[in-house]
Amino acid sequence: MQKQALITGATSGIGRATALRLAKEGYAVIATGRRADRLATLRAEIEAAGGRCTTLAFDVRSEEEVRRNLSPLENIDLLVNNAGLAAGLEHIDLGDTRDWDAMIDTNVKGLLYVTRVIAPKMVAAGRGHIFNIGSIAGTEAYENGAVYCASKHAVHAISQSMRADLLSAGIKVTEIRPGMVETEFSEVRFHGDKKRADAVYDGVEPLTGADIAEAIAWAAQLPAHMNVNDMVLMPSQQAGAYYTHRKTKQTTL
Ligand code: NDP
Ligand code: 8X3
Repeated sequence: MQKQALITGATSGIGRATALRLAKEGYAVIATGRRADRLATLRAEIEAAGGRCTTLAFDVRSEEEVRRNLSPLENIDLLVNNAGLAAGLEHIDLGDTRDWDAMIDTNVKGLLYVTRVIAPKMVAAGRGHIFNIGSIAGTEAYENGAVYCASKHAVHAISQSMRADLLSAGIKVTEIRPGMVETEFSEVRFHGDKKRADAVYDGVEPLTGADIAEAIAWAAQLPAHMNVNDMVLMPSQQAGAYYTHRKTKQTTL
């Protein structure tokens, strides 16, 4: 039987690249996100390459939508809990509580709602692999990032507990913790300010969604007795949340 992979947040960035990569690896992909038009484009791209893709458009913040869309699914071999965002970048006394709600509700509660539907199915089947997309912000906390960092610290804690909870059922849990990846992430963080978003990557060659997808595809094909618990992936020019070596732009003469 063809293996099935469910990927949240597949309309953009890391999730989209992972859907394409896993389809190439032979998985039947179930791609989710809120933007149905983007999902349709992804599906067409996967099918044109000879792969299989179904799409489900819903908001992971709504437990009701998650249950309605995911409960009918069976035989999910691989779940990639990827949907997430940063919103805003300011000191705690200036933060917008709507941004805080969006981050906690998506990055933490959304991941939990999805897992609560899919994990019991994996337990019943006695197999499965869950990937949680954390961040270097899951173990480092930086200025202006209190709530995003808190949400990713939560993902780090949840991943560790989840791994212990699902151990006896034979389900693998892998947390992927990237540094700087150029996606729509910064544009979303800065509420559509493209100039500010682009400046994040000035003088740096960031990772791409495809780089993260490569790591997921590798960890997913390891033999049954071997698991990657936790993987930190960075651009070569980044050593941590506070350490980025930026090369000045070459001036054209
Ligand atoms: P993108 O903004 O490019 O993609 C985010 C994805 O999440 C989109 O597909 C979006 O789909 C989906 N999403 C956001 N909110 C919701 C929601 N409420 N319901 C359903 N889907 C949602 O960013 P990235 O690809 O970079 O981000 C993916 C993950 O990687 C996030 O968890 C992020 O925190 C993490 N990460 C990113 C890093 C980076 O530097 N880019 C570094 C470390 C971690 P739609 O809007 O269509 O719903
Ligand atoms: C995203 C990476 O450094 O902006 O998770 O926190 S960072």
